[in-house]
Order: sequence, then structure tokens, then C-alpha cells
Amino acid sequence: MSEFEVNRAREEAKLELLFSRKNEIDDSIYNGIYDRYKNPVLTREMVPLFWKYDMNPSTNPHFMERIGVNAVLNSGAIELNGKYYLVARVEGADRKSFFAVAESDTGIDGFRFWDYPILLDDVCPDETNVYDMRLTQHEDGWIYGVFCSESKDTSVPDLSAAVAAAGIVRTKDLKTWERLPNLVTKRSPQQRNVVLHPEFVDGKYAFYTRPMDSFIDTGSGGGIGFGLADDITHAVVDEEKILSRRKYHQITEAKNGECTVPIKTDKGWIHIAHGVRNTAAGLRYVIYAYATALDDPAKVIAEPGGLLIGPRREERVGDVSNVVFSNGAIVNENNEVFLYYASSDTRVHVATTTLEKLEDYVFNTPADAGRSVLCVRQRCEMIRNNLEYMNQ
Ligand code: M1P
Repeated sequence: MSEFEVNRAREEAKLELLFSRKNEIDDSIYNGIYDRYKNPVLTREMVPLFWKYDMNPSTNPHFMERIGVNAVLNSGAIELNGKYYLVARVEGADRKSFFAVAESDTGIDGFRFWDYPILLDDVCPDETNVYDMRLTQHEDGWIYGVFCSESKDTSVPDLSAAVAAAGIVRTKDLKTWERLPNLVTKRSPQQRNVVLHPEFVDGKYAFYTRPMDSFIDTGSGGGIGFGLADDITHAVVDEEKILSRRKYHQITEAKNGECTVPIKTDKGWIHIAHGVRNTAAGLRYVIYAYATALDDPAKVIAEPGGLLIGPRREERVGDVSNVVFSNGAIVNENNEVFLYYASSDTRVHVATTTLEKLEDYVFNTPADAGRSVLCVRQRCEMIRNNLEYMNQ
């Protein structure tokens, strides 16, 4: 066999092994709220070989990567006709991200990318990078993808200065995508982590926003915002009301952002979000949850204290270490919840739970008491109750 044939056969075998590998719950990391799994559901190793290699031996005798892939991370998620779909952020070796659909029968393993990534309409000549698409099955009949559209900020001399905006696309089948104008938020110069609510609110399209003064720092942006737009084809939000606030010495201190499309339950909308704090080792991203009223998705009714998912074990290391980030969840017809999250901007995992358990977590976890002494009191009360009950 030629060098090309040997290398190709080995790499194909490795790929097939990854696709056929069954995923299992990792019992060693129990918390009763959700299950983590032994394997990630998507990694850079699961990208089709023909996305990276020239598959023709006469032009690529060494079977050498021509256009590499660096990472597969923050993925939007949707269930359609009983199949689980992720619209993953794929980051090329050239640092440019793009979107690609991966499909699975189970939601926990066997994710395979479709043959082609999504080629967006080239409507923004200044747009350099796109990432982190949230998929909303809206009651108007469309599936919307809202993502970060990043351009260079040419108004300042800093080479790294950038502007983040919310790009909007829509589709019915994840195959044909129509690009709509980017969201305009009148009061906020930059936006990232924007999510479209699945239902009309007061007859309007409702967005969860994340007002920011600059590209990295949210600055005066107080947290996750909420605003209404009359027309999705020219979406403009005049006012943003802050619902999940950044708070001193809580997990949201440095910044936060809406993660997934809110999940409708009998008790309210359950929101999955990320919170960021600064540490000597850099920013640390965790995932948290909160709930808003069914009849007013901008009114917070439950704020469980602390993190829901934090980076653990190998999740803690990657291109941007100490990060978990989510932008997609699926609730299937059995009320099973599949929460997709990326670790350290490198690979995608799933955590599974049920709607009932998620509700229990959100509505029965005490709020952050705000100060150590109050948190210890909170914990002592539970210990006292437990000891009384256990010693009966
Ligand atoms: O690197 C961690 C995350 O940083 C950004 O999130 P945020 O806007 O909240 O800071 C995003 O670029 C995200 O893609 C990335 O995972």
C-alpha cells in the first residue's frame, strides 16, 4: 500500500471507531441534578476527512491535511422529526469559525456532520468571524439562528479591536438559510449571546440580549437584557430591560450571557445562562440557571444560587481553559433534557436530565445568600434539618 493509502485507511478506521462508540453516563461525577457522560459528543477528530485532506493521492501523496480544523465547540441544538441536530461552531486552523450541522439518533452519541458546512450569504463585507448560533423554533413557523457576527473595529488603532453584533438567519430544514439584517440595539454598541424567545411577547419578537460597551468587557452592561422588536426582517430593539444581573462576588461578577433558548415548563421559563468571574488564572466560565414568569418572560421568579455546571477534570483544559459554555438544549417528547455544552472552547459534551428534575433544581435550590456568613447559616440550617431527620 502507498503512504497515502496507509494513512487514509488508518484515519478512516479511527473515525469509524469514534462514530460507533456508545456513550455512557459517568457515575463517578454524580450530583443528582443531571448526568455527565464519559465521552464528548463532538470533537475536532469527528470532522469528515474530506473537509481537511485532499483525498486525491496524485495531488496529496503523503495524505497531508490541507485545511485543518482546530476545534468544535459551542453548538446550537434542535430536535426535528425525532433526530437530534447540533449546529456546531467549527473553528478552522486559520482561527475562522463557521457553522456545520451534525446529526444523531440518540442525542448522546453517533453525531455525524453533514457533507457540507453552512455557507452563509455574504451580506456583511466587514464580517470576519461568526460563531455561537442559538436555534429557536419560533411559533411563526421559522427556525431562527442568532449568532455572533464579528468585525474589525476600524475606529481605534488597536489591531485586536473588534465589534460584536447579533447576526440572524432563518431556515425550515437546516439546509437552506436566509440571512436577515443584523439585530440593531439602539442603546448598546455591541452585542453577543443574543437569543430569540420562541413565542411572541405582546405580539412582538422578543430577544435576550447582552449589552456591552466593548468587545470583551461588558462595561456598563448590567447583565442579560430583554427587548422587543416589531419586525424580524429588520429587527430593532429600542429598550433593553436587565433581567439576570451581574453581581459582586457571585458567579456573574465579570459578565454573563443567555445560553440556550428558554425552556417552557408549567412553573415558568427555565433559562440556562453562563456566568464569568475573573481569577488570577484568567476568566472562569460556568453555567447557571434561573426562571422567569410564564406570562412575563422578562420577570425573574427563581434564581438558584451558584453554578449548575462548572468545568471538571479534563473539561478544564483546552484552547481557552476553565470554560464551560452552552448555546443549545433539546427537550424531547419524553421530557428528557439534553444540555449541550463545550469545555474550554475545544469540544462538545452533553449533560442529560429531565424537565421535572430541572424544575426541582431551579425552584428548590436556595438563592445565593450574598455573604459568607449568610451562606454558612444557610448550609447550617440544612445540616440541622438533616441531622434531626437522620437521628429520629
Ligand atoms: O472563551 C469563552 C467564551 O467567550 C465568549 O463569551 P462571552 O461573550 O460571554 O465572553 C464567546 O466568544 C464564546 O464563544 C467563548 O466560548
